Amino acid sequence: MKTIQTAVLADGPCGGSGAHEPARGDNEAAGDVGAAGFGELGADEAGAGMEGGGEICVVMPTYNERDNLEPTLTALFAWNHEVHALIVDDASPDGTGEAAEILAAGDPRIYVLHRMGKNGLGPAYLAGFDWALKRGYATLCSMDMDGSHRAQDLHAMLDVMRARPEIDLTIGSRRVPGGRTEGWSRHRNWISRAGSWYAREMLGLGVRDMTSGLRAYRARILRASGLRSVEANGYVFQIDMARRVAAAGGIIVEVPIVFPERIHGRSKMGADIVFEAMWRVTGWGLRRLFGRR
Ligand SMILES: Nc1nc2c(ncn2[C@@H]2O[C@H](COP(=O)(O)OP(=O)(O)OP(=O)(O)O)[C@@H](O)[C@H]2O)c(=O)[nH]1
Ligand SMILES: [Mg+2]
Repeated sequence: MKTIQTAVLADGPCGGSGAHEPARGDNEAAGDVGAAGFGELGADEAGAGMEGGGEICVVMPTYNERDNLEPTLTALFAWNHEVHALIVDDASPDGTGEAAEILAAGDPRIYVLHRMGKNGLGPAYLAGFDWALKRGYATLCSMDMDGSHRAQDLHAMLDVMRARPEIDLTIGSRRVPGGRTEGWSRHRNWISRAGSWYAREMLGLGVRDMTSGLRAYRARILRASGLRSVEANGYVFQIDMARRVAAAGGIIVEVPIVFPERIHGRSKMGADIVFEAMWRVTGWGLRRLFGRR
């Protein structure tokens, strides 16, 4: 695997969202899927008469993010007016799914995928990727709906994707020069750095920020990454995806981002998610070190 670090400055928001002409599709909701509801993961049906289907789809998982929906989407489209957004909601008790439907009714770039109940970040992303791959999007992004992923950073990352067709995955990185967290305690930064270091060493990857969820993937690399066998549930999903892209021969770059603390709502991170990351990374690492992938 080759990893390259790229520093890019964003040039400013795109202006009023009214200027946008959606590439294709109407404003209906994306629909409902079960908690484990993905099938062929983007099989060969790309764009075959399905709603949606633009160039870039930003997959945004939500669980109890009602107050974050509007500000996050407003910023997303101000900086990236050409993208579509797919909200993947796990039946949030606070009404995030219903609020997302109202926003989708007023903007043809917004789609909503409803799932039956809280089932983790990994399955939510897989359902979203499946939806977008089947509709033929060329670039699929992942972005949190909690204000920690800044729209201007995604803009800079998409500039890199446009300028460098050979790149398969751009990771928004807190751990390359120019990247940083804001409002984190020293303790939290230490845990995050230690986690990335451990995963990097165990997996033999050159990625500095292994757990960052702000990413842009080419559809081609997702199709080559064997998504149907993904089992990772919590934020180890991001580590697993970096591992799979590298194993598929993908070129990965890290672009510096600023990562502010969320303003509204609560983090869903817990000890179970950290524990899952530890045991999965250790398992993958031992298999790598002892020659069994
Ligand atoms: N659909 C779905 N979304 C989830 C689930 N868990 C978390 N999310 C969403 O995933 C994004 C990231 O979740 P956070 O709770 O901020 O977790 P995190 O960003 O890993 O942790 P922090 O660093 O504490 O913010 C947010 O948009 C959440 O609403 C889930 O089980 N299902
Ligand atoms: Mg967060």
